[in-house]
Amino acid sequence: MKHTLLQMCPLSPTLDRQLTELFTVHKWSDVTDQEVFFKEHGNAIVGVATAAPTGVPNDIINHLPNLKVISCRGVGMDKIDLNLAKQKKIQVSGTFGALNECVADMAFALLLDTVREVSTADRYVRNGEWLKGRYPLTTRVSGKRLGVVGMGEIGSLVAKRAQGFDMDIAYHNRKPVEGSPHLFKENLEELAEWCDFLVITVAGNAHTKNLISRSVLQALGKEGFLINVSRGFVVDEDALIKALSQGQIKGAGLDVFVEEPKVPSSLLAMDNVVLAPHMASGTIETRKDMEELVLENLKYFFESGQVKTPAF
Ligand code: 8YV
Repeated sequence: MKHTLLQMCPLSPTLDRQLTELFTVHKWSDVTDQEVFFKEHGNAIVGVATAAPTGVPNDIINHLPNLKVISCRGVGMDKIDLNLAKQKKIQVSGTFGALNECVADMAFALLLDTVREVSTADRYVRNGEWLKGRYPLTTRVSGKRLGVVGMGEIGSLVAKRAQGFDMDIAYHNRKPVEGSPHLFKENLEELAEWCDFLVITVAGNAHTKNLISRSVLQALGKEGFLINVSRGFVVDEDALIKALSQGQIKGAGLDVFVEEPKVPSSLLAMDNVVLAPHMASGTIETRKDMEELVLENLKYFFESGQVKTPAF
């Protein structure tokens, strides 16, 4: 007998097909009348497949009395209420370990692009500006100071990349990371003031909402750059827009936004920002690994009662 799943969002053609081969799958996008849907299928659904940007609203969890497992593509758990899941004894898995390298690569790509102005210079060449004069000088990357906010697995990989660029590295965390060779700064403003490039890799949750506040941006200063591959809401976006437009910081490289895919029009108009469409884990190889793990977690759960890579 096939177990019944609710799929919250499209994943990939391959994974969508594999899921329908192994399970009876209801797609949330096909649901027209929620009340009727829950009445007809609510009791049968034992698993949910989703992705980090979609998660599962509490209202849906509360309508699935036999839900036992949520398998999420991604590591950000900000759209899944883990406390509610714990309370209801629902296991939750993320694709931990599968995307760290690519997210760290993307942080570094944004850093290099923002500081050396690659995207801006590309527009300059395409617009025929080069024919009228030379491109202004940019800022050196190598040998500078990198501040990492959230020295977890991704933060450590960003630091590893920065070592190849001879950077001095410091970080801010709730507590020092045991065995880390990097300088711990208990005070986030102090880290921002110390560094040239502040890279945000911390998990997005209620504790980190607006962590990068106006005062942190002020401390980063007019020669400083901000890179965010975490969640948009970790940065006070209004304060960031102000800081960028008033020259309080020099530039920003952003993969995430508060109301993505909507990006504030003021950011779209700025030349000192590099904007990416939340694509840090979006490589063919990594997405394949992530999707295999989404499936693996579901299969393993229904065989053993445990997910492979649990969120708690
Ligand atoms: C994307 C991410 O969510 O893992 C996360 O938390 O933000 C990313 O990997 C990706 O689209 C996975 O669905």
